[in-house]
Amino acid sequence: MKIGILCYPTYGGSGVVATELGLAMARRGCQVHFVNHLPPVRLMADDCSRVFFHEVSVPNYPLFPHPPWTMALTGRVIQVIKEYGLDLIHAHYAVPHSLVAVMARQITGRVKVLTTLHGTDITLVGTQPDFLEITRFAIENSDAVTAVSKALARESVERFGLRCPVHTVYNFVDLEHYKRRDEGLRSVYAEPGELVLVHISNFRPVKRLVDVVEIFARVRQKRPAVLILAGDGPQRCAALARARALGVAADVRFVGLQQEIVPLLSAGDVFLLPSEKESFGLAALEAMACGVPVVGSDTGGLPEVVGNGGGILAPVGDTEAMAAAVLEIARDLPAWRASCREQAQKFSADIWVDKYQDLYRQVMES
Ligand code: GMT
Repeated sequence: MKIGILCYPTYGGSGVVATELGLAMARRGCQVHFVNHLPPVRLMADDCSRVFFHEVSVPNYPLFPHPPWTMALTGRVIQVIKEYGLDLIHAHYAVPHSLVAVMARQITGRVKVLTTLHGTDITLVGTQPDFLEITRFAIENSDAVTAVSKALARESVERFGLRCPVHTVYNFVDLEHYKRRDEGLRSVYAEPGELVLVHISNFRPVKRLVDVVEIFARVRQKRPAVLILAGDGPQRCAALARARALGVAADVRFVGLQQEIVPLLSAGDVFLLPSEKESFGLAALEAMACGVPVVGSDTGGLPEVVGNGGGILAPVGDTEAMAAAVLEIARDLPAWRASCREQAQKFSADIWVDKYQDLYRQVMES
């Protein structure tokens, strides 16, 4: 099978899942074509004869108020479909990838379209009044649609009034790569006996980074601890200001964007994810796989991911309950480490790549 993949290539779970899935399908014998302005961050193919990257450049012209990205991407996808005879386009994140794929199918008169909904494409972007109709059109005109959790599948159907089925295919983790390595970077960040809390995200408002700091400050009142914040984004200054106001800034380590997070997670005791919304929470799954239990919000798909063994969830914004949950977990870390790794095994790449492969076959036969 020849598969085209559309995804956001920079940091973010949807691009990571799209890339890992593409690479897994290439290892299973498919030809895989990524079409984008940049290669996805995790695109490290071990067999380049089956993995291709096609660069999109966006023409500009004085009349255009903005470079026409969607048109440029569609045009390049059409070229790749024709040149390589693609069978299927897998569009990760509906806006605008699903529309691009549907237009390319319409123009070429070939290829099937599978759209995977990831979260904010539904909950924040696609449902904006100006985008709602066009996003619904693209989703409903896909040959199959998946969502990364049951909660997101339900919410997508409700919010758009979708008449097509939305299948749940969970995100996944490579359990061979994501596993705890002895101590990791622990001694770099913490003194012996300190509890190490970790948060990794794009620091956007939806992640509630200030809550992360508040949970940490509450924990610090009870026992020595440090907080590692990996990533970057618009809430960094607000979080730093809150840490200073609460007198805990000296124990907060901003470590910036990290390409390889396993050593960092291996240094951690508890992962914090108190998001406003989280359709899945790939970072939480990666933490669990590394034996780091999660304390976060009882929202979206996080309860499906965390289950009973992966950590403890509390209502959005309840930093007191979340701090209490951290302290509860800290009382029996070895048991939590084992149970969260066990919970992560439900999201093993082998299981969920198989599901996607079955779906690809069904779509091709439809
Ligand atoms: O908009 C974002 O938060 C980024 C987006 C992405 O492209 O990675 O994240 C969403 O998709 C991830 C991968 O499926 C999920 O793990 C995240 O939970 C989801 N983000 C939200 O729902 C806020």
